[in-house]
Amino acid sequence: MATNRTFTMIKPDAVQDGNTGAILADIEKGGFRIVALKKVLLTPERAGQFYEVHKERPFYNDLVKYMSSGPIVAAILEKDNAVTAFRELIGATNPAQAAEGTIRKKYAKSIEANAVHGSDSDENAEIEGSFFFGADERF
Ligand code: RTP
Ligand code: MG
Repeated sequence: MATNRTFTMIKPDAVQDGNTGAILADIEKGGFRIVALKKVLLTPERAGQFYEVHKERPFYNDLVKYMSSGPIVAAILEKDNAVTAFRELIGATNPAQAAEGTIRKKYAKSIEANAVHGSDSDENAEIEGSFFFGADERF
């Protein structure tokens, strides 16, 4: 059964562009409740750990460099069927293919600098949320 939580990061390009507030507003307007929230600079080592699942992919090194190039905003979000609902709200990985009105269509620059992350399964949502937040940071 699908759980009601997912994990997101607002990526360095979107934070740098001053789109943090607008993206958080879109997320709340989309019916998600913010359970946990923080702004943090990932070291290359920590970004590498987060994306360990993509280690063999050709874009891994660039992705780690990009995700440690500036602060990100991490959050745990709550809504019914959160993982699927959030991936619908953000749109396709490549903004050129993202549907009109989605967060990536509005704010992403490229397939890499694509404004936001969204967990791809309930299991990964829990692992990724725990990577950033302890029990005393979730409300
Ligand atoms: P995310 O994990 O960030 O929510 O994105 P996703 O599931 O839509 O995409 P995924 O395949 O998990 O890829 C993770 C992130 O790697 C970057 N990427 N670059 N240069 C490329 O071809 C390429 N492909 C993916 C993107 O930042 C993508 O979100
Ligand atoms: Mg993914």
